[in-house]
Amino acid sequence: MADEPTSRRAFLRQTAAAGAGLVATAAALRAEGADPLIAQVQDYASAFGAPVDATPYGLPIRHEAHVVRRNVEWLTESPVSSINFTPIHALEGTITPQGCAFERHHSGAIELNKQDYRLMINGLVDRPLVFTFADLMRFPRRVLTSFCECAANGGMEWNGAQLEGAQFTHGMIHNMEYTGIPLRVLLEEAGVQPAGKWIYVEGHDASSNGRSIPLDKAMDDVLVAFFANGEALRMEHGYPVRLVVPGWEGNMWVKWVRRIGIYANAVESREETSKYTDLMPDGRARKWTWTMDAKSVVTSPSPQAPIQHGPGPMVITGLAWSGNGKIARVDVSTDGGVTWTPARLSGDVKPKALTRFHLDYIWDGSEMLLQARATDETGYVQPTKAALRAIRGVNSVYHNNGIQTWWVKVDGEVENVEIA
Ligand SMILES: Nc1nc2c(c(=O)[nH]1)N[C@H]1C(S)=C(S)[C@@H](COP(=O)(O)O)O[C@H]1N2
Ligand SMILES: [Mo]
Repeated sequence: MADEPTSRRAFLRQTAAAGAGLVATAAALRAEGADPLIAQVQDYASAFGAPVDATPYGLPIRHEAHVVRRNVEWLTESPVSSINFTPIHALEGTITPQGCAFERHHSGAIELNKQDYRLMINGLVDRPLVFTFADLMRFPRRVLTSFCECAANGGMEWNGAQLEGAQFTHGMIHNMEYTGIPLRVLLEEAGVQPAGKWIYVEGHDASSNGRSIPLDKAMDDVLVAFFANGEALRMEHGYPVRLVVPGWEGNMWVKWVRRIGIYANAVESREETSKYTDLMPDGRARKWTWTMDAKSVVTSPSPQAPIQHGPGPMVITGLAWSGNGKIARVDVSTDGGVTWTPARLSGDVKPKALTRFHLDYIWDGSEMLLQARATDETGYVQPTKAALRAIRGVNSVYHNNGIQTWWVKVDGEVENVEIA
């Protein structure tokens, strides 16, 4: 099994060989003095706990109150046209809870209800259609897990290390299990005419966030989604209906979908001309850079998740993803990319979805320049930032998938750095 961890015995043998103490050392010492937290009956064990229905819709326990979305105030002029970041440094596994999944709005999140919701399909179709939410619930559905990454994820790092935390350098991403209707089903219902080669998708919000998508992609794996992680979409993620465009940049994942027009050509809207294009060193811009290339990041340890236990056994973990399919491998370096060790890919590896990696490691207490490097099933290897800049220059904002370096110091504190 790909994700079978090193056996406990082998791990302990390794630990002993490395001359490091066992994880249990400190706890064992406390136990000699009969740690009251385990040796004595606690108050909570001598009384009733909270009844059922104390919280009809549960929230995380208050001790996890630090695991929240955060924004970077200087980044945007106003919080209604802004972005916040998923606390990836504090999450595990691969599914992002909706409540802490990053939000990106161009004109604020709008509150729609299912009764008044309408979706129009028009343009080069045999039958222009308007669907109610109830109509949509009668079409065949499917379920798929996909990451949604804003193309600007890492954008602030183009000119060098800037933000202290994986949440801020890599947190414009979430990964959810969606239920929705394949867009192909709705387009076939409307009957796309032979001249129709593009769709243009708009939201109900004031910005509309209109984006053109080639018909091939629209007919392939795009979903008109209404559930995420088993429940209705949250308002901030497009309730009641959003587009899911697996592997492609977040801007194309139109929320609060209002209209899908079919056209012979791309519309060339604001969001695909002055924005979401990449300015190259020669002054020209790359456009139609839809796919999110393979990328990874160590989420712990990281600046917001320092090592607090000193030398010895530890878990290095992070996330990897590719808009071109499945992650094939993730390598971890502790010496700034001189030597690499393959990490374990944990759980099911799904295409165009976040993949969790783990590396069980014995830290000798010395400094580390910690990096992760993803390779996807097409053989594409995540580039260094130097390799990326050699081609793309430093004018870009979007599509920064360069290798991240965390400087882990002897006291376990971690800093965002770049190395030559
Ligand atoms: N209608 C509408 N759709 C939208 C946006 C928007 O402002 N309005 N923002 C886009 C951008 S830039 C991104 S990155 C994703 C973010 O999705 P999320 O807010 O669910 O994280 O939604 C996209 N869809
Ligand atoms: Mo975005």
